[in-house]
Amino acid sequence: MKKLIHNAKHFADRTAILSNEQAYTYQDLLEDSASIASSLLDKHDDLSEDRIAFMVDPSYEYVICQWGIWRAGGIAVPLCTLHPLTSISYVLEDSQVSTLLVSEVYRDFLSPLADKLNIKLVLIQDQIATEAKSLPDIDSSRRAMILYTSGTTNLPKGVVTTHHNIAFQIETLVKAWQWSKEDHILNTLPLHHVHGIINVMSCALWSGAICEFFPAFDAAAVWQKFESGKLSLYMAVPTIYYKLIKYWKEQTEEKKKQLSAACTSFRLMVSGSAALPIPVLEEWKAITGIKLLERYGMTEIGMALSNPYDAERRPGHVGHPLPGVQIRLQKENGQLAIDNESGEIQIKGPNVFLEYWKKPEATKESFTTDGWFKSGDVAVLNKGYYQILGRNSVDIIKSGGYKISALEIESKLLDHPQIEQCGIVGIPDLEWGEIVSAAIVRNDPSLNDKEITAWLTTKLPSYKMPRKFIFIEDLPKNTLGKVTKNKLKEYF
Ligand code: MLC
Ligand code: AMP
Repeated sequence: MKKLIHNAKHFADRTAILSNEQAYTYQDLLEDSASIASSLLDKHDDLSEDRIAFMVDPSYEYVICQWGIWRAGGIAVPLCTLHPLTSISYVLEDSQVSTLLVSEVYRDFLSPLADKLNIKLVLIQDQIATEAKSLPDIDSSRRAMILYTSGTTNLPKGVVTTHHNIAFQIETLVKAWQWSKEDHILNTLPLHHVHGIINVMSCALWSGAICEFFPAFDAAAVWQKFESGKLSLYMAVPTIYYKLIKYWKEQTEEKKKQLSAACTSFRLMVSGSAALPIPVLEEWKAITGIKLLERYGMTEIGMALSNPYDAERRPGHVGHPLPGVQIRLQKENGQLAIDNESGEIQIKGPNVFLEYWKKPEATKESFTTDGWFKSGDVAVLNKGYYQILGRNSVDIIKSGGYKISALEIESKLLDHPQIEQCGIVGIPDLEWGEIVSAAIVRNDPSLNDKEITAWLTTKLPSYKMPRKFIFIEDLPKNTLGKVTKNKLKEYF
């Protein structure tokens, strides 16, 4: 955080953010985040790692909240704007939030919950005029952010990163991808995950570049922005590139040429958060002339592996360790894999998170005894480039770049009185990566997918919703009575 603020002072007069048709300088950011920090501090000198949640669309307001919380010594807990109240309530309670910052659009939605949980709800707009007071000096070893991520457990866990973790995660990408103050990036990703927060927004602001926000992804609007010829960088999940290709294909021949020609302004486009299908990579190259750079990361570690910026970007591979990040592959028998042997990706370095919030056992289990973080992803080192082969657990699904726990959806489904058993699996799909799919054993033959979807709407965000259903007599089990998910996948 200190370096972000230090850099911002250096770039004070330059444009930092374009959002809602307005331009904001680094000086604006410094002043308004100081106001937010001062208002949060109220009569205190330091928030001393109090958790401050905020719900704001990707915008200038988002950044001043995040910086304001950090400058006051708090831990920033960004909330997903797509979550239903039950999921938000879980995050607020689990992270023991004291204050909730909201933009006007989310006030009515969140105030009854804030009242119920006895959390102070503060409207961001009202804080901007607060007179700035002196702000605490924050040691970089202190906790800075909690992001919620699904795993092999039913409920999401809070991943805690320190200021030092975050600074390192940013700096290694700034170096590897040669960010500079001349860059201009468009953010169309949600800002409760590292892809949008670290790779796009924070790298831009660290570098004195321009970060332009759209509140959400929209293919037509993104292409229109590309046509402005102002952008030098774009980063997204594979599903987004798929959708941009689809939009391009729907245009007239003349329009296609215009859109393709506009892409000459870019120096780099990055894909990550899920495997980039080779057909998507190839079509994007044919349309735009740009070979996507694929990289690999995770909420707990930021980014770890990246194809090179200025050497071969190998399709189907995620490249090499980023500067300062150590990687090893451990085989199931505990030995380290050598060339062409597969093993679990394990990571060490200043990028690795501190802990799962208030879950010492889960934290301990996620590291080896000699301190390597166990990713749960399996890879091979293939002629000098890492290649991701899949995950250890079938219960983790990646859809649209979101990580989804099959167990979380199953536990919600099992609360339905007409559902006796269920199994959730991810079915491969070129557009979404995987599609959340549900096998249901029902005790009432009239129960259908529409009813189940309607019933789940208040319990799960849209991206976790099953999109395919089958109704069966019984789930396939192995000799120990456990559901065999790989067998179940064959049913779809
Ligand atoms: C939505 N739909 C889906 C779906 N999500 N269908 C199948 N599977 C899914 N996962 C359907 C909806 O029902 C709707 O259908 C239609 O698609 C449009 O829905 P939407 O909600 O408007 O979707 P859209 O806005 O297009 O969202 C797609 C997306 C979004 C790709 C823009 O999923 C997204 O922003 N993903 C990024 C997530 C991310 O940032 N991950 C990073 C995690 S960090 P209908 O029938 O109603 O039209 C991480 C670490 C790392 O992973 O390495 O980066
Ligand atoms: P999350 O927990 O949401 O941060 O998601 C992290 C997970 O996304 C990783 O553990 C991988 O399974 C997956 N992932 C990220 N980048 C890639 C990639 N380039 N290829 C395959 N999987 C990826």
